[in-house]
Amino acid sequence: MNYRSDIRNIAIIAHVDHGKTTLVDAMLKQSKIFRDNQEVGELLMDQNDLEREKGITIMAKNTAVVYRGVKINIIDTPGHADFSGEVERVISMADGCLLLVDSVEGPMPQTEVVLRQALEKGLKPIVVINKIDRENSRTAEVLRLIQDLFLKLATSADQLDFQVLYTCATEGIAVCEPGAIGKDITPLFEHILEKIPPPQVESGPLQMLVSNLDYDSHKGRIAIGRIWRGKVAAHDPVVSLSAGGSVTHYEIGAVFTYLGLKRLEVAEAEAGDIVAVTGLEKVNIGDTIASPERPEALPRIEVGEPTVEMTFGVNTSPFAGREGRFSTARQLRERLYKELETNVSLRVQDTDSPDTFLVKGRGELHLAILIETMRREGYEFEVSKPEAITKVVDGKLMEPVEALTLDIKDEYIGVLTEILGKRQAQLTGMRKDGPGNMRLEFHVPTKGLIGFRSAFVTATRGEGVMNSTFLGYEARQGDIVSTRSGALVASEHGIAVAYGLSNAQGRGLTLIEPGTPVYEGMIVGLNSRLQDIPINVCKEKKKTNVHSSTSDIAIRLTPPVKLSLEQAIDFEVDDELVEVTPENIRLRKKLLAEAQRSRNISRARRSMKA
Ligand SMILES: Nc1nc2c(ncn2[C@@H]2O[C@H](COP(=O)(O)OP(=O)(O)OP(=O)(O)O)[C@@H](O)[C@H]2O)c(=O)[nH]1
Ligand SMILES: [Mg+2]
Repeated sequence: MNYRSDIRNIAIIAHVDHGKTTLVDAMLKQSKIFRDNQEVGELLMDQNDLEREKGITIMAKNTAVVYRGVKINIIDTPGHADFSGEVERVISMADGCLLLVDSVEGPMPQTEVVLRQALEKGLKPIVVINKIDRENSRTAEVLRLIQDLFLKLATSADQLDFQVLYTCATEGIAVCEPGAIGKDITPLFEHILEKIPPPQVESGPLQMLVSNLDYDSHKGRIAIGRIWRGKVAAHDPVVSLSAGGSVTHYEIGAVFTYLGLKRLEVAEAEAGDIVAVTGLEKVNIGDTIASPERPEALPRIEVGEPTVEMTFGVNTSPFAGREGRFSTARQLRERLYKELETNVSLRVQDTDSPDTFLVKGRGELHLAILIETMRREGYEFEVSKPEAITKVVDGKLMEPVEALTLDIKDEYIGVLTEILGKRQAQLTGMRKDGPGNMRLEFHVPTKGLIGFRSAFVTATRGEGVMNSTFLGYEARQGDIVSTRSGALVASEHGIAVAYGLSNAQGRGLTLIEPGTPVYEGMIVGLNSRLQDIPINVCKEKKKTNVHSSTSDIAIRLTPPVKLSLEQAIDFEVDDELVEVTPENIRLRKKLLAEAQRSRNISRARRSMKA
């Protein structure tokens, strides 16, 4: 075995929002990849539209900088628990990791999840306590908590001997001692060179593990991964070794390595480096690209199981086909199955109905991002309420459970513990977090978290922060009784008007504005009671011949509550659907006709009596 002292491969891991992508910015900016006066902006690696809008990283990505003649390949990963499949997918490209921890928040549940993965893979960690500029920063205590976490998770004694750095990623500053004055990010680069082992390499015929895929309209499919043995050059004959054991012959098109935000075309690349290659039309994530001389597969990437499922179906609303470019079952099915090529923790299944597909993901946000992406591409379809995925182990029905942390003002403790109690959550920890602030920790079944986010936002008036992380499977407890209020359901087809909506507002909240086209069975508001009620929002005020002054008084409506896609998915209950089109997100009853719905209710009552 040899080492490549000219390369280091590191993954940046942390809980959501602890500053990973900002730290990558700092490394890119200091490494003089940009011209001195070039405006480059922030969160440079979060290039996808949804990442920019939501301010979170969704997909893991590669970049590289050169420091003192050593190329540091950097893998930025998402911190949100729903995208932890991305971390599992890319972490094996690295030899070391930077574990970032916010100097106020300290280690969070997802910090533990990603650190466990990194240590199990044998990565050498460097701890980076970030956001040291924050007012309530408590670095000493945070470091102690990190040490506890390492004691719990380390798989070998030398993992306990980790370097700690303190950073302000937004300012591009790193220091080795808390309180020291720094001027740039140099100490971080120095420690990466010193502490992270250079890649071990083997000479011999090529072996490369595909960890990511990309597309280019000219170059076609691009396979990204680390070379473990040998080298690769343009026009080399290679084979790809797939999951089923099949072997496909290809010729490499071009070879690229990373530098800053670009890929550089190179003549060849050698073991230890992370590269992108073209020419392999059907290669998949997890496949090994090898020399035909010695076609030996590397261990495939293992990714955790999905925990939440929902159906994606052909749009069956009366407005179907009006707003989307792609709306047939065939188009929907093709798009969903294509997603599987890159979205590694997603699963798609056909169902008994040719118009409906079961889609499984790692959480509500994971599925919501897919829905939003498809809607922007021009698809229209309908989705059901997400449900936790149960499984049978040794004859026992099991369900996923999660660790939930809430950061809230202490006045909300009572109402939240009450809401969560009904959702089968158990309080596992509670501590003061600065004056008037509390951190609460719960153990809760995933099914109890579905629909909880909107209740949380309402209960805390949008001031709280919630985070949840998958823990594992446990014996399933009973059902949770839905506590959502009934829906105000449009009883007629037409255009909603102010008069009709003001009647609806007498019953509860409305979700639409005057002028909105509606159909029978569409949900236009939320009742203040538990039952659904039909309401005619298209009804105009009766015209009278007598011109009275009162009839001319404009109707004053409270502005409607507009639900985002994620809120709509969180809001819907079992007998409802969300209709998603490029232009609109509508909520509807599964059964549109009022007569049909009431027949169903009386049938259910009769069968309960029987
Ligand atoms: N005060 C302060 N804020 C910071 C610092 N580093 C990052 N932030 C802010 O923290 C927020 C989250 O930063 P990101 O870099 O997007 O965090 P991330 O870890 O990449 O988040 P995900 O990829 O979504 O998990 C942004 O608003 C940053 O400006 C820091 O050192 N100090
Ligand atoms: Mg990020």
